[in-house]
Amino acid sequence: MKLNSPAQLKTTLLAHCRQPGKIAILTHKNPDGDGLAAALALQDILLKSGFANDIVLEEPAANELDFLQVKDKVIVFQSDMEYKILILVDCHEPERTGKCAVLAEKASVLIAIDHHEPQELNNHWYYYIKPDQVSAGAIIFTTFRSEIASMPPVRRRYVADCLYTTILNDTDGFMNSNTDAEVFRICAQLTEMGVIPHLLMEAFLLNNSPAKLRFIGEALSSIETYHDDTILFLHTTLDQLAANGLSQEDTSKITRWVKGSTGVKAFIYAREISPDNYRLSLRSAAINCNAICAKFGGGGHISASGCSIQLPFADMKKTIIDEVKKQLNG
Ligand SMILES: [Mn+2]
Repeated sequence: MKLNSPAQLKTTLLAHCRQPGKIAILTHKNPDGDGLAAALALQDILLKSGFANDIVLEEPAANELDFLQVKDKVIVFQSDMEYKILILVDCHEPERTGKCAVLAEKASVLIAIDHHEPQELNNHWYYYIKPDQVSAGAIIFTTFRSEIASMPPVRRRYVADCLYTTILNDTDGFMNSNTDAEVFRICAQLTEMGVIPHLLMEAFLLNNSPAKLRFIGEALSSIETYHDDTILFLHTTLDQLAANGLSQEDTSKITRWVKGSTGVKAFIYAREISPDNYRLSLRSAAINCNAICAKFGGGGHISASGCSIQLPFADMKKTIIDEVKKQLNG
């Protein structure tokens, strides 16, 4: 069943929370700064209304949100867990939650709060899906604005920090095309609730260790261009990660460092994930990245997609660059 307004979402959510039964908040696997920070905010909003709840992740939380004390606030999935009410944030298909998907088989109510284009929906569950919203956190904000405003200052500041982080994540620090006047209106209200923007910018987007900066430098040093400098290709290796004491998690935002490069129409970042096996990130406003990545079993959005290619480096590079050239010419 589709929920159509913030008021309807709030009424439905709170009515079900009032029923006896345990409540869990879930987000997609490999949670990002939207899904997980939105879950942290929703957790406090429900607690304030008197509803105990757990945030359940399939794996322990990464370090990225340590400044929001994430590790004290989430629990890791176990197969004997059972919840009556599931709330999904930043995704609307239980399959996307990884191992936590089995919780949906045991739950009696599922409410999904998301801003991704709806896929197949299940008649038994509730959906509030707003693709025009900048982040799942922005939906939580517009839905529970009055509850947040009436929190004691310390807790209100924490929830505002979480929600502002969801926007930093999904706009990539206000650099993405989804940054509009409404984003700044929400951020202005969150700032009035206690957010100190430069501190969150530093804690979330600028918190690179020297080793990470060195790795980013190595990635940038690998830049090659093709097709009259309209295709930019960069790559990193497992050895580089190991030498800098980093993990795959540290490769996640590399493409932001090449964004906007003059004259470039398509960006390709290839990271080695095992010998002769590469994970590619494709970014372009000029071609359909999703269509290209789908040819290799991947996908995503039109302007940003990913796929894996299992070939020796030189072959992988030729394969993807040829495909991108073809699209740019077409
Ligand atoms: Mn999101």
